[in-house]
Amino acid sequence: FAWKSIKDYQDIKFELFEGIAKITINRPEVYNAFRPETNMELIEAMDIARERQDIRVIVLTGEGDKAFCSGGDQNVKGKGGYVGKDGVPRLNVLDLHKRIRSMPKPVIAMVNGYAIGGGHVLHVVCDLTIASDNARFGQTGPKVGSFDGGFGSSYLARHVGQKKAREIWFLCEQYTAEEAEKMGMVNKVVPLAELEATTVAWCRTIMKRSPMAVRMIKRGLNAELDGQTGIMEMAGDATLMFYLMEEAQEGKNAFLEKRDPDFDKYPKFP
Ligand code: 2NE
Repeated sequence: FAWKSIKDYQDIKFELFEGIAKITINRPEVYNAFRPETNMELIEAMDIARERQDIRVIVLTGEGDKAFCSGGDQNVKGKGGYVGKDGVPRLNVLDLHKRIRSMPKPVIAMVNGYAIGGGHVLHVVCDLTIASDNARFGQTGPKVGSFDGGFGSSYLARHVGQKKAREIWFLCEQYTAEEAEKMGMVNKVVPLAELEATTVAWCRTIMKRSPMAVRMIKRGLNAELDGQTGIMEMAGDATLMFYLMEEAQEGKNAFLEKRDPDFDKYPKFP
């Protein structure tokens, strides 16, 4: 596939092919572990992908054939979080989770190896996961002095059930791609050589569907779980669609023309 760079970064690659944005964590020497700067770049790329009209689907992956992401970079873990070049400890991967969750376009994890620790959480947060047959999944937090009690546990439990989610977190074992698929946290497993082609094929199928319909399905599925934030996101899109109606235009026009609005002429759907 003829991926073209959208923007150059230090820790990630950000590329476009057809309507697909591919974001690759590019730190293979640490199995694509993230440091604060990695997350800052990922967040910026997600924001660009959200805004751009020519991007319909986002694929998140890792460089090479060893790892999707091995979580937080243990070399920079200090007191209070992962310490960036500015000396400030952060856990800014949570801001990335929020971006993926509220992204009005599908985000697909293309898991090409280890999805471990915070890297496992990243695939959990994505809308779909397509994995290569060499991929391995698992949490390590309670083994290495960390945990994710947010999407990394509660949303995981929605995929695999409460008992299995507790097992994954309490035991910190690793699971094969096949086991992860059986558990319901992976959509499809393919040979590594077919991973990108399969992911692109899924993206192409999604891109044939109505973007607004897909968006509203994501909002609805999120809203059931995300409380007021989920309702806010869904209501925001309802407002967007209302703004597309003549009825909303009439309200604004009446204000600007200093007259009473005439809403009687608009249909009252049963
Ligand atoms: C991923 C895994 C299981 C791979 O094992 P193996 O034996 O195949 O490879 P190896 O030798 O352990 O790793 C290869 C190289 O990558 C580095 C290693 O240090 C090693 O470097 P060299 O010795 O060759 O120089 N590497 C791997 N993961 C790294 C990491 N996270 N940070 C820095 N360097 C890393 C095995 O490597 C593994 O278990 N990795 C650690 C996974 C982990 O515990 N991640 C952090 C969990 S906590 C977290 O991510 C988190 C959270 O829980 C909540 C919120 C936010 C973040």
